[in-house]
Amino acid sequence: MSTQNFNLLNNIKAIPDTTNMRFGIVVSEWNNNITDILLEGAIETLKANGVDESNITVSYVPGSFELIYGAAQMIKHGYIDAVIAIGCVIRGDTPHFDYICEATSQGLGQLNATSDKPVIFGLLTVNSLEQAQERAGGRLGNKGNEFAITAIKMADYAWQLQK
Ligand code: DLZ
Repeated sequence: MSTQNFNLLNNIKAIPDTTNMRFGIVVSEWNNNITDILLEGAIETLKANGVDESNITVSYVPGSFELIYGAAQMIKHGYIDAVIAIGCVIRGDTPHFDYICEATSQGLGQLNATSDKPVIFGLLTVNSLEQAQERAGGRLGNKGNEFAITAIKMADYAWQLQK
């Protein structure tokens, strides 16, 4: 299924009330020319939807593989309702790409299933820098915006179940 022109922002029903919602964002420093733009998009969208800047905590890890640990620690020690893990893995000449993508997606997925805080998969896995740029403020928008909307919806999902 091609998702090239799919944009979550055109497919969501309603944005929940974000009053008092707190978000953690863990960002990979690898490919920071891309991850910084995704981060900006995520913060901009959180704020545009009513999230107070003081309720957004950002921390950095060296590479996407470390997003697993970073997100786990954010959940453990941060006072947050959802965590967004932002990274960008670009295919190179060796199988490293496959190992990092596999390990990171498995790790974040496991964390999502076992923690009581939602983890948003903000990992771009692309074949080229050009594909990453298209998704970081380029032709296909800024995926950071979608990560933020997903985080809001999942934080609300968790809140609704606790009522
Ligand atoms: C080593 C590595 C490579 C080759 N490529 C990327 C990449 O495209 N994106 C990314 O976020 N991280 C990369 N890394 C670093 C790994 O994620 C990790 O930081 C190291 O393997 C150390 O654990």
